[in-house]
Amino acid sequence: MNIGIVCYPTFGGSGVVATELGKALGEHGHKVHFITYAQPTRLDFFNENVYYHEVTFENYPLFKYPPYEMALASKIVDTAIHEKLDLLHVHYAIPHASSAYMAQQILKTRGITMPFITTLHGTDITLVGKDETYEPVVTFSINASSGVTAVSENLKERTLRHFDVNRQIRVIPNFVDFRRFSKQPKEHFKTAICPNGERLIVHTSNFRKVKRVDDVLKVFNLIAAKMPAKLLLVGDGPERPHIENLGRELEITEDVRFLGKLDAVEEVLSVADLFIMPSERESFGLAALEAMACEVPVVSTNAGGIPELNIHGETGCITEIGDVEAMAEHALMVLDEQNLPRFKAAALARAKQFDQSVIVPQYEAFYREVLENGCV
Ligand code: GMT
Repeated sequence: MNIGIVCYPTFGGSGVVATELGKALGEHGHKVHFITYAQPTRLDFFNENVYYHEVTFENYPLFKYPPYEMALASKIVDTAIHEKLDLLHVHYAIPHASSAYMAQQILKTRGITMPFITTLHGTDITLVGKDETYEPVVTFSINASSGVTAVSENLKERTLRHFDVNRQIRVIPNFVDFRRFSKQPKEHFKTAICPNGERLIVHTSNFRKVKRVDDVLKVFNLIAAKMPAKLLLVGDGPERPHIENLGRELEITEDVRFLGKLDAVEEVLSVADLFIMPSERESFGLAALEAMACEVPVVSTNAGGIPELNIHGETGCITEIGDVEAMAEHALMVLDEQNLPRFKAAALARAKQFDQSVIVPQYEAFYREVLENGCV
């Protein structure tokens, strides 16, 4: 197949999933055309089947807000014509699904049929999309898509609850590439960070409010009061200054390190003992899956689709949002040397159910259904 992929190229789960999917599809022999405004973060490899088309737009003094949605639609039209796309797959509804619709209608006037699939990832539905600023367009574009997928049952249910959707939504969960996310022998790194055998706790996110990174520090503070431990924070974002201040207030800066937007996150996960995900919204929790693939148990909240991944008492523990005491109590239980090996093994076994080789064929089958039926 000749597949166009539209996504956000920056740090964030939807762009990561889109890029990993494109990479896997390229390896399966499909031609994959990424259409984005910048090189996606994980599109840092060469594959003869993978192409990149940059959306460029001229600014003009009249535009307070440059019309990106139109530039994207025009680029989709251009790519569809010249690369002969069989279908387009857009990740994150806003504004990608409405640009896809516009492109589809333009192509129709030129006698070209281009079905488009929209994958809902999370905040496009749970936060931004249901705001009245965007809701009518999001509802329309979901209904106008040739196929719609959501990354968890929870996200599907929320979409049906919050939007007037009159079509099916297929759940295709996120996946992990074990060739990259597997426990690697990085003991020298562990020794450098934890010279006295401390437990190593990790959190990765884009440091937005919904991630509740302050809870990570509060939980860590409670853990460190009972057990020698270190905390590594991977990622960056708007909450970072506030988190740094909180670390100073809690007097834990000696034991907390900010690693920034580290690419080789799998190296950190390879030596971690526990991953903390205290999010208040999380449609799936890809970062937790990547941790589990590296044999790291997860202490998380019960937000959104996380319980579809993290199994309480098996692969880690689940608490109510904001209950830092419960999170710390569960973390201490998981980190206990009697329990840790069983949690690590269960985290890995669960992650294997989301192996790329299991999930990517579900997208390929969905593409075929859409191409055969025009709409699913
Ligand atoms: O929240 C993020 O990290 C970014 C956001 C995105 O769309 O870029 O992530 C969402 O999509 C990920 C991939 O499907 C999911 O794993 C995340 O749970 C989801 N984030 C939220 O729902 C808050």
